[in-house]
Amino acid sequence: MNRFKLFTTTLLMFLSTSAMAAQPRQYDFTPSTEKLYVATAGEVILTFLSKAAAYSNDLYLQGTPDSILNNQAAMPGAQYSLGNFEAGTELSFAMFVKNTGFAYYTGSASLNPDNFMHAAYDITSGQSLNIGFEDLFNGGDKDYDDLVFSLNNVHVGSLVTAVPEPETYGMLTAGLLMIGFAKRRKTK
Ligand SMILES: [Ca+2]
Repeated sequence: MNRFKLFTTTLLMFLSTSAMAAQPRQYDFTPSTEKLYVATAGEVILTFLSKAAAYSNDLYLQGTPDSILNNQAAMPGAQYSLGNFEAGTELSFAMFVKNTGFAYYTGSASLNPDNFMHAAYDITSGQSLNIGFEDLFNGGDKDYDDLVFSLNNVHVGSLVTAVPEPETYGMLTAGLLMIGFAKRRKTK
């Protein structure tokens, strides 16, 4: 390879890498049965991201009667407050497909009428993630892009550990001091 060729190849590689970097971030969805919990006490905001679906799908927060949004009507980037929650509150979602009459749920496949998982997670940071739903019966094409939204202030997988209160720290320190004192007495 002559120098000019090497230079142009390097330049092309650099340009293609830059072009890739400029592309909007693609979702990296993995179907998951992990549960979702509110990370810290306060508001949870849902942002509608996109849809690549022919079907009209309504999104629900489980336990609330009104739908949050419809995938065909919502504007990408539109934000919805889900309300204020205690830390550790479990959040789960359902998508009702108006065209087929089926509802699909986040979490276990056994919740769904076809026994396939229909929701996938793309964790974008410690306390936010994208969630994508698949809207076709029998699992569909599994690209989970028929209704995509993001959530802030959530924790995936296990209950958040409560931060000990200052009094607990005080008691803990007192306990450790007593242990230390007892040990010292023994060694004397
Ligand atoms: Ca699909």
